[in-house]
Amino acid sequence: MIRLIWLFILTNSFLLGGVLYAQPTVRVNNEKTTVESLPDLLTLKHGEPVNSPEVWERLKRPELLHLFKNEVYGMVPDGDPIPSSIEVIEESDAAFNNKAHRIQFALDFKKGHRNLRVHILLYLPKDVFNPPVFLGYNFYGNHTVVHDDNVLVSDSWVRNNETLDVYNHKANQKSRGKRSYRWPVDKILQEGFGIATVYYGDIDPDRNDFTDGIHPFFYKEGQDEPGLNEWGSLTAWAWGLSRILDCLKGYEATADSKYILFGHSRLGKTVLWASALDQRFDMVIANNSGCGGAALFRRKNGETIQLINNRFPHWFSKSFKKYNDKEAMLPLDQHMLIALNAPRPVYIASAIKDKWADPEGEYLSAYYASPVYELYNKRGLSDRNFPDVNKPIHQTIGYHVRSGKHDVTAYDWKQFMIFAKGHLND
Ligand code: GTR
Repeated sequence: MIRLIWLFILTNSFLLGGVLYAQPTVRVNNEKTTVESLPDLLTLKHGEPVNSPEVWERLKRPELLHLFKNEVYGMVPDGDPIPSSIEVIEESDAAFNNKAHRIQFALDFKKGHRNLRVHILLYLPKDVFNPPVFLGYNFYGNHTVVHDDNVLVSDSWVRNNETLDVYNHKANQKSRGKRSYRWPVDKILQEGFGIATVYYGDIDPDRNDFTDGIHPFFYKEGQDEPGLNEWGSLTAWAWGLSRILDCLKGYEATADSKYILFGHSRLGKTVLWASALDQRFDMVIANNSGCGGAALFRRKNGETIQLINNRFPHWFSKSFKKYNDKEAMLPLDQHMLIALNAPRPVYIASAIKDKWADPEGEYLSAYYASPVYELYNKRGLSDRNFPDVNKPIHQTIGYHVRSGKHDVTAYDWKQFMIFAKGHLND
């Protein structure tokens, strides 16, 4: 039985994209038995065992994808591909003091009178051909990620943010480089990686409005919002990552690169789902992804299904709302999302003060995904006990909980690069 052990209000507040939010009420459910009742990964819906990679891939994987599409994130509507074109609109081989190439692409989607432009910013180290590439969305525009005056300022709707001087939902020159502390691009290039980033709002502005972004391109006549089990914003962002990958794979200098998806917070949720859907991504790193990302729903620690659906009604499909405060009814949990990445390397990163994301729930989810990795003779996480702070584990499933709060830090990137180098050729 699920029992709420205590209820408290955290007195601190948290920074979301530089905006100070009052920390919502955090419910803590300390009942360990709830995670022991997780739906079983290695049993098919009619009860047969999943005992080989072949059975996993042919039967269990599709079964789970179907559930996640129908019950949680929503599916991309069927239909003809949206016509798109890709163009290099700016490039230089003098970026980062002549050490890197910078390429900016415009990816345009067109349908009838609709046009959606997505800007891709790519940096490549000069001395490596087809290097492994980190690919991740940013929260406020490509120009916020680096101190580089040549990066184009996004024209899409952005969330207001006083720290970044974003008012009236328009990015501007003042926010150049203001998020560079989260993106050690110079270091990433020095270590021999490329890095590609896109402002996530180019694909779908992060607001409860389905008349903008990519969704309307898929509407049937008369439709003005997604249907019950159709996509919310998380699936739209995930879909966008695959289209960005199409572009990068079509570009000579990155055609044979390996791709490491990276995302923080809501974008950590996005990348786990994106790489579950698209197995061309070679590795995925989800930082502080929390509820709807790595964390187990059934623990109900920190953010819950009801809380997330109420605050962000556009993220998931409408059908997910029926699980508000009914976690036990879910036919799945997030260990299954992590397992959908098997046998590719996956890294889950938590921060000990990020209680809202339930660090231990993120760890246990990765731990309970491990049996699928073992089917492939890969090592997941073998110890059910939550590890010590700042003691990373780098098996084919990697995990760390670092000191500090919800953020992306130099420590995180150091671990991500060590993990990527150690596991890209697994
Ligand atoms: C919070 C939200 C989390 C997380 C975070 C973020 O407000 O409750 O699920 O996604 O935002 O994306 O920064």
